[in-house]
Amino acid sequence: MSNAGRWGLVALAVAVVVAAFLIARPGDDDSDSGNQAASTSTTETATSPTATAPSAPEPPPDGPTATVIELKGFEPAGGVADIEVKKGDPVRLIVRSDVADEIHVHGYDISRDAAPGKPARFSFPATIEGIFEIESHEAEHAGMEALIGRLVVEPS
Ligand SMILES: [Cu+2]
Repeated sequence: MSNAGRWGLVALAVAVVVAAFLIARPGDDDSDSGNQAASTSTTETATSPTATAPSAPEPPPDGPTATVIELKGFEPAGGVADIEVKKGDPVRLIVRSDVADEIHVHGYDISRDAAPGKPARFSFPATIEGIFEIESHEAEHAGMEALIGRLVVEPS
């Protein structure tokens, strides 16, 4: 029994030394767990923006998105459509064409060239109220219907 008691004391001594060793380095333990907590929270904060990131690009970048008119053989897909804006609003229009063309916004008298893969891009403020025709001049030259859309600017 005395042997067992001696081993018991040894075990107790070892336990005390281990405990003292652990207690003597609380700073290390704290900083370790602090680092773990920090890296965990860093992972969480890194995860959160990643989780919200896919929904972030969904709202329009800035201002209204551009209206797109798709021309095939000078004819607008879906027919002639009205682009309605309020006076003072920006007008953003992209006209894609499968043939070389010149797109003309009447009233504002702005012309832009379009070519396959190089759409005509319009970006201007709607400063004039009214209804303005948007034409394909090449359609006109070919004796076809020139009207591809209407810009409708309403009072603000
Ligand atoms: Cu014209």
